Amino acid sequence: MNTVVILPTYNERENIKTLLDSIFDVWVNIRGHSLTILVVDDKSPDGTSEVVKQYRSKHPNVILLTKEKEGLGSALLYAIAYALDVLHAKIIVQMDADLSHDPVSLPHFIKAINSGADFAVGSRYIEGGSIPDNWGWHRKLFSIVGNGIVRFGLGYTNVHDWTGGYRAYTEKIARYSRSDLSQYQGYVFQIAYLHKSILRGAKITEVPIRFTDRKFGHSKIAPSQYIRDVLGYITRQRFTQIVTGSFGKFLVVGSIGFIINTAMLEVFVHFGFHPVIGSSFGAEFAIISNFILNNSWTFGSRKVRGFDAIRKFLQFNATSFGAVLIQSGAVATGSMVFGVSFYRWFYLIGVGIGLLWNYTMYSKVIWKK
Ligand SMILES: Nc1nc2c(ncn2[C@@H]2O[C@H](COP(=O)(O)OP(=O)(O)OP(=O)(O)O)[C@@H](O)[C@H]2O)c(=O)[nH]1
Ligand SMILES: [Mg+2]
Repeated sequence: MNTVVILPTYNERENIKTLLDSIFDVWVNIRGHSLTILVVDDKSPDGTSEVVKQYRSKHPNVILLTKEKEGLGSALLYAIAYALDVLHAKIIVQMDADLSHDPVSLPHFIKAINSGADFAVGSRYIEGGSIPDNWGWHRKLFSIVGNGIVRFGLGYTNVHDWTGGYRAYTEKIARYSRSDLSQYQGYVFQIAYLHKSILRGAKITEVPIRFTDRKFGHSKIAPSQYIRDVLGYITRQRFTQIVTGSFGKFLVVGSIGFIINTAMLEVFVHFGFHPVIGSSFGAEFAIISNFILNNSWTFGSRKVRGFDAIRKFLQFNATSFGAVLIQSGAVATGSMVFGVSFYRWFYLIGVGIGLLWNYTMYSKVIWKK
């Protein structure tokens, strides 16, 4: 099977030859996978490309792509496109070219893909994987905490290593990178790639890797820019999820309910009814509308029907009554402790808690998975 190993390089002159040699050594034991190595170099001033060109004269299955310096993400995206369009790759492996990623793990990545994974992630934080012992405690802490923030921040805790760049994926997953990843030009690309692949439904497998420190050259990562990119990415993704996900729909449905409630109140009062009657009818109409819209839209994938819908509708009414109690409770408590003039603040607090209560009950009880 056509397999392409991508090596992004920027000033890796002292590392690249050793790495190429050891990839070839390891590949001898990988059966059924033809190998092309694609070095993508951003015109390294140290002459990395010269070393690769020389190497190529004896190994025609090493290809050198040269481009302007635009960042790691750009380089990877460029190489992935080449691997798909020109080399017709079925499997793509990417690894750092600074000898931090040991080629001895390559067979495990290939095995993971052959066993059905769409995306095999090299992981330092699972059993069998490791970060270097010689790292000072602050570097270890930075690495572990940084990964934890991404892992929990994005909410996919099953995957333990988000920031590394030792991975293998299928042609199918690689194809999505064009549309999903063009805006991630720096190191955040690695996080975005894994995250978008999960959202695309990729089957993820983790492969333990022993990460070693580079011995030659130096790291190209700019920490402050990286931290900003990563936090920006997590925040934007989460915000989009909230707005376009069920919570966003829940808020839209609730707003429609509020409009119905208010309109009914005004209509009833206009026709001479007491406002208590108007607001009670209005509230029940809003509850009915909320139930129907949440059932068919917000939680449309878990829609309830028939007799079950009646039972759920009663639960829904009870939940709404709970929200009313929470709201009144907040206003009553606030008035008692701080005086009645603060009622608006406690009304708002009550509405906020009530919203969370409703959403939790809807998603965990009424329309539970
Ligand atoms: N083509 C290209 N390669 C890059 C660029 N930035 C980094 N790389 C390569 O990407 C790989 C990882 O970069 P490193 O600087 O080692 O980053 P890191 O591994 O996160 O940092 P360290 O752990 O400190 O080494 C190395 O092979 C780099 O040469 C870039 O802008 N263009
Ligand atoms: Mg490195």
